[in-house]
Amino acid sequence: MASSSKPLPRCHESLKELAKELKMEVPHRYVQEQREPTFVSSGSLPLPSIPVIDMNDLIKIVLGSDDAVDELNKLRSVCHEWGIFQLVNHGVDKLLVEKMKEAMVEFFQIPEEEKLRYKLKEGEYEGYGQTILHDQDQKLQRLAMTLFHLIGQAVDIDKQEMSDVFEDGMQSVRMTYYPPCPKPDLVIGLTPHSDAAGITILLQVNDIEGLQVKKDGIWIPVNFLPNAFVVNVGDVLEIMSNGAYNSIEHRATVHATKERISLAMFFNPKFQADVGPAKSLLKNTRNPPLYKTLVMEQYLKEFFSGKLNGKTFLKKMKIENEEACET
Ligand SMILES: O=C(O)CCC(=O)C(=O)O
Repeated sequence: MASSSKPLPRCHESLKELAKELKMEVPHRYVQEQREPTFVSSGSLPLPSIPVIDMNDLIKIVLGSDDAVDELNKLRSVCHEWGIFQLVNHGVDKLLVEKMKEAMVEFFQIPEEEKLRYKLKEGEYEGYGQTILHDQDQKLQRLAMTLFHLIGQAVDIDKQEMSDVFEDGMQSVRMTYYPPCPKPDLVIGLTPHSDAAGITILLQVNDIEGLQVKKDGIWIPVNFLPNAFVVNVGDVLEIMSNGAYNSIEHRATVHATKERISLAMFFNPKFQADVGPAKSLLKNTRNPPLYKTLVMEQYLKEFFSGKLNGKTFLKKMKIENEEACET
C-alpha cells in the first residue's frame, strides 16, 4: 500500500525502458517546475543528521530495566521532532539483508513482461511489490511490533491497544527503481508525501543517496548509515498519538548517471482496526481528540482516492475547532 501516485502521468513504458531512450532531454511530463530547494551545507551550516536509535538500548526497556527511561524519552522526542530515525543494532541478519538487496537488483534486471506480473494495480504505484522479503518477514514483523509497543509506551498508549491495532496488521512493500536522469535538478523521483502507514522501514539497495526529508520547512538529504534501517513515522502514528508524533514528509531525487533502488516496507493496522487517537492515550492524558477516527479500510480508501501531496491527507483527518466543540 502506501502513499500513492505521483503527479507524473501514467504511461505504458517502464521508467527503465524510458531511461534507455533518454539522451539529453527529459520528457516534458517529467519536469517539475517548482521543486523546493534542498539544504546545502557549508562550513558554518553542516548537514543536520537524522537521529540514530540503538535497538540494544531500547531493548532494555522491553526487559523492564528502570534505567532505560532516557532511551524512551529519546525515542519520544525523535518521533516528535523528526518523525524519522536510523535504527542500528536492529537484530536482522546483515547477510540476509544483503541477500534481499541482491534479489531486488536481480528483479529489476528481469524482462519487462515478466516483471509486469508483480506490478501494482492502477491507482496505486509506479513501482513493484513482491515477496522478496519472504525469509525476513517474521523477523521484520517482530521488529516492527516491538517498535510499535515502545513508540506507544513513550506517549502513554497501552501496550494492549497497540497490539490490538497492529498485531497481524497489513504489511506491504514497495520497491522503486529510479533510473539515471541527465537533468536531475529538473525532475523528482518520488513526490513529497508522508506515508499512510504506522511505520515504514526503508532500505536503500545500492549506495546512491536520494531520500530527502522535510524538517522545519527545509529539505534535508538522508545519508543512510551502513546496516541501519531508516524508520519513518507514518500518518497512522501521528493520528494515534493525537499529534504527539509527527509523520515525516519525504521525497526522492534521482541521480545524473546512476540508477537507484529503494525498498519501503509499510507496517499498517489491521483492516478492521480503528485509525484514530488512541483511546488509552486520551484517557491517560485527558486531552480531547485532535483527529477523526476511521476504520482502516475506509482510511485507506480515502487516502488512495487523492494524489500524493505532502501531508494534505492528514490535514483532512484533523478535527477543526468547531467540530471539536461539537463533540
Ligand atoms: O526511495 C526512497 O528512498 C523513498 C521511497 C519512499 O518514500 C516510498 O516508497 O514511499
